[in-house]
Amino acid sequence: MDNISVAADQFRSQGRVVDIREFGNGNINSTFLVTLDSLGEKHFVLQRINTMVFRQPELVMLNMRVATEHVRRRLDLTPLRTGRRWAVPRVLLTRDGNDHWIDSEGSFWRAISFIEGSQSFDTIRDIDHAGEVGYALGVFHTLLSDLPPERLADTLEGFHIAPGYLRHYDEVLAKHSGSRSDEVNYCLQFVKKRRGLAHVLENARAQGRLLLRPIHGDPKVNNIMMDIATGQAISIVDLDTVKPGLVHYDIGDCLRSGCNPFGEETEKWQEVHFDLDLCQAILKGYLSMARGFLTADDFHYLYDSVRLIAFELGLRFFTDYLEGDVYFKVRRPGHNLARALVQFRLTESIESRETAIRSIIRVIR
Ligand code: GN1
Ligand code: MG
Repeated sequence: MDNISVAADQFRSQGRVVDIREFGNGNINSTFLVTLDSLGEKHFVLQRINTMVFRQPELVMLNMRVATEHVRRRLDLTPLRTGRRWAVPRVLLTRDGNDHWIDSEGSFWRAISFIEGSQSFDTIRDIDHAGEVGYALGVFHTLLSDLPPERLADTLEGFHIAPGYLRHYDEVLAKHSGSRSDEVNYCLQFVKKRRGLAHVLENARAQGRLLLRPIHGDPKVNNIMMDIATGQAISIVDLDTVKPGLVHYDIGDCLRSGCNPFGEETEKWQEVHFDLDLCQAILKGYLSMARGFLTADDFHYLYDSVRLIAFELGLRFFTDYLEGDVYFKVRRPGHNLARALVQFRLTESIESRETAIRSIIRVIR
């Protein structure tokens, strides 16, 4: 048996493993869907954690357990006021009762229950889907809003701290000696003009205008699970980056992902744009759940959060391209450069629609 099969075997509680296939499009961890021939649960999600990124994977598991147990307890006491079902992925244990398993090569494996009857999409399908994606993030923030952020460890230092990404970019650039294509020059100029932007949320945090809360960290469209039967959002998965942060990182990430109809992997980067109708639908869905715990300052920084997170992700991809693809998995040379161009083009589109985005926020709030 190969390592993947041996790992899968550790987490199966009943039945035999009959199939293992690659699952999803994660950029960091390796993910597999395991099928069992059991009368109970038929599938689970098996993952090999990238420990170059998540240096303390045990803490990732701890956060995941703290957050999911909190949410489950809360839902048992008070179901969602919408009366809708919400599924919380479960951390599966090995037969020895551990939440992870280390193979003979030192790889770190863990398993999560699969939300049966659900699916996710890499890009937004329509307005209703957008509303559901926003709703899902709103549910998630609401369910964690009474968990003190100190209960969660900082499992990925510097994550979404844009000034830190800029510093790292400067260091990488100083050492870089590769050729400068037109596309690379476009990116260099792009970043140069927006260096000030990197500080907008962290300055607000330093001034005490924005506060740390439990966040998801990665609420992009394909992490929102949709009920196949009803088309409604029923869960949010990929809880690796659940940790203390600004909800603005999440809102910005959800919007940069959901309002880009071509998706972040498109080859047509020149055509990438930020869709205002989708933005309105996502915010409406989000606020239907989350309006109650957002302050006036929180609203004030919503526009900045969308612009910043698109820029930040572009900067992270571009830096990784310059550094030789050491962080994000790539499928071809230049992949991270192509991804950066998409996010930078999206940032430009957000900037050109600033007035309209601000007016959507004003009206909806
Ligand atoms: C990474 O691995 P994945 O796809 O869940 C990244 C996110 C990015 C995302 C872009 C820990 O997430 O921050 O937004 O790629 N995760 C980490 O697709 O860096
Ligand atoms: Mg992720």
